[in-house]
Amino acid sequence: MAGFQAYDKIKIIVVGDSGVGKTSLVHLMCHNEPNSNPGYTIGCSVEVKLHDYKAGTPSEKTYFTELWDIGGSSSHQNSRSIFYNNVNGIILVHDLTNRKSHQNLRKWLGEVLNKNDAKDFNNGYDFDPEQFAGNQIPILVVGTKADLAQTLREKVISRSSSIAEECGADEMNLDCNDCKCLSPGSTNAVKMSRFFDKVTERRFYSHQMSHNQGHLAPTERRRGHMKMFHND
Ligand SMILES: Nc1nc2c(ncn2[C@@H]2O[C@H](COP(=O)(O)OP(=O)(O)OP(=O)(O)O)[C@@H](O)[C@H]2O)c(=O)[nH]1
Ligand SMILES: [Mg+2]
Repeated sequence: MAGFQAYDKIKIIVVGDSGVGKTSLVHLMCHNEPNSNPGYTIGCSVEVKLHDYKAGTPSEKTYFTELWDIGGSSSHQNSRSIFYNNVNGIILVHDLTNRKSHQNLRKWLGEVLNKNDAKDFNNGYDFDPEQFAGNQIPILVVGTKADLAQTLREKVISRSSSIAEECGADEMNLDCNDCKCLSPGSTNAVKMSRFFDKVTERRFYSHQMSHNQGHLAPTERRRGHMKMFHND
């Protein structure tokens, strides 16, 4: 096919409770416009975005970024694990007006990281910081419905502990119905691009990183990973 170029690809899964805005977010990311009527996602839908790794530098290279938008309904919990194979990055989505959806991100992370475990989402899964310490999958935490949360600001700020802080992940809040929220050059667009860079780096360049860290003891090496989440 004329003009066709084969790109390397990365797989990012997008998880969070039903109705938090995952489909709206992915649509905004991939089409730069709001999705007026997303509808419930049954199973999973995949959108692709071309990402320019290290854009503007001599190392710039384009990658296919697959965004796997996973339906959040609890009735599909048993069949979701098939989507969690070979994941390179995780976007955890919560609704800023719904505190429970933030608390549940621990369970979502637990479910994704324990995909082969048969525990029940509502009873067994939970985020285990020790387990996460050795996890090298980059994570981005996105809070949606910032437009509606304006009036609920105190509630949002008084959140006792943030999962993003606990796992050293990047975090952003936005309104999925406003295309300015991810417009090129905006703070959120830059954060998103850095996250994709980080995922690409872990997927395709991690042998260089492990070589650089080869002299560290295991615990120090884990700390090194946590630190990189903060500094990138
Ligand atoms: N005001 C406002 N509404 C939003 C925002 N993001 C999503 N919504 C609305 O929230 C509803 C649910 O959004 P979806 O994107 O379908 O949610 P989802 O997480 O994909 O839900 P499932 O597919 O069931 O897992 C829709 O009516 C969206 O229009 C936002 O940032 N602000
Ligand atoms: Mg959806």
